[in-house]
Amino acid sequence: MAERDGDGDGGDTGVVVETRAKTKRPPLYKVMLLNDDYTPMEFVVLVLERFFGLNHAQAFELMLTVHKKGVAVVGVFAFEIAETKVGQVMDFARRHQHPLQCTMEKE
Ligand code: TYC
Repeated sequence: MAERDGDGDGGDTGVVVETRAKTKRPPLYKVMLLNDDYTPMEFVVLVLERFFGLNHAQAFELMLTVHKKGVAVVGVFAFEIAETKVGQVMDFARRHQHPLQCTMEKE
């Protein structure tokens, strides 16, 4: 920490002013699953286990929340992680020909 001119008069007062560089936390992004009428429940449970690290009971409960409410946040991540998760889910759903939608938005 530097010694600063505490009052701006150009004179060095000998007062030590503590300064700290501003560090900004990276913004977080909510990753959400959307309900639809066609994707099998078991497939959504598998997605939540495979890409979001939930155990079977947690995955089943969260799948039911999406099913009933229409949408739910399934995780909160830094941008690149969120983007990767969305890509993995969308790719997995497309490969299995399910219309499951996964999106992200800034928290
Ligand atoms: N609504 C689907 C069904 O009844 C199940 C489902 C749950 C689909 C969650 C998508 O994100 C979803 N088969």
